[in-house]
Amino acid sequence: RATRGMTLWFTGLSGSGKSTVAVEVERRLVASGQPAYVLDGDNLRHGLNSGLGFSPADRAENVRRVAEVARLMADAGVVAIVSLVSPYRADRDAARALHDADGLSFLEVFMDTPLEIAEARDPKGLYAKARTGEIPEFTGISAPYEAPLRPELLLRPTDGDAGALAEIVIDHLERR
Ligand code: GGZ
Repeated sequence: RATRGMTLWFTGLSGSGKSTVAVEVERRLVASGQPAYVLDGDNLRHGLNSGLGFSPADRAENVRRVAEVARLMADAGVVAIVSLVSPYRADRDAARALHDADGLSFLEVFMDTPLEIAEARDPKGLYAKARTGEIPEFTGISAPYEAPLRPELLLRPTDGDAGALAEIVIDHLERR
């Protein structure tokens, strides 16, 4: 089990399943006695990040704020589990640099669910709206997703269900 705070940074498309796995990882860590807390992009946009949209500049600010919160939590001994689309490599690298500067571990977890699968799931009907143009700048449809080049962990839906994917993350943490 993790013995100190750190940040687990889930990145991937809307509907990739990252938040579901993040919550499973949180549940397992807390059950083992390790404080952990999910910082979910969609939720944070109702409070801390209300007022931010989906332009590249607003996404950069969204990622920056969440990275700062995660850093504080990690510093306090919590495993901060971030779940953000965070489509731009430069923004994720900045989040990592923020942790590096404080000697805090940062693990990038790429939820590598293909667009076809995420779009077929479309749990909130957002892809359908993105296709008609009702939602502009939608990641994967009308805005880019820059896949991580060297993520510490890469998860695919074919690797198992959310519980199995969470186990892969926990195993990785225990091995470190
Ligand atoms: C991408 C969007 C958009 C656009 C609304 N592009 O599946 P969801 O619904 O719950 O997760 C998505 C969430 C993305 O917010 P993040 O804060 O994670 O994005 S970023 O890191 O890029 O700042 C989706 C919904 O908000 N959503 N419009 N245009 N996702």
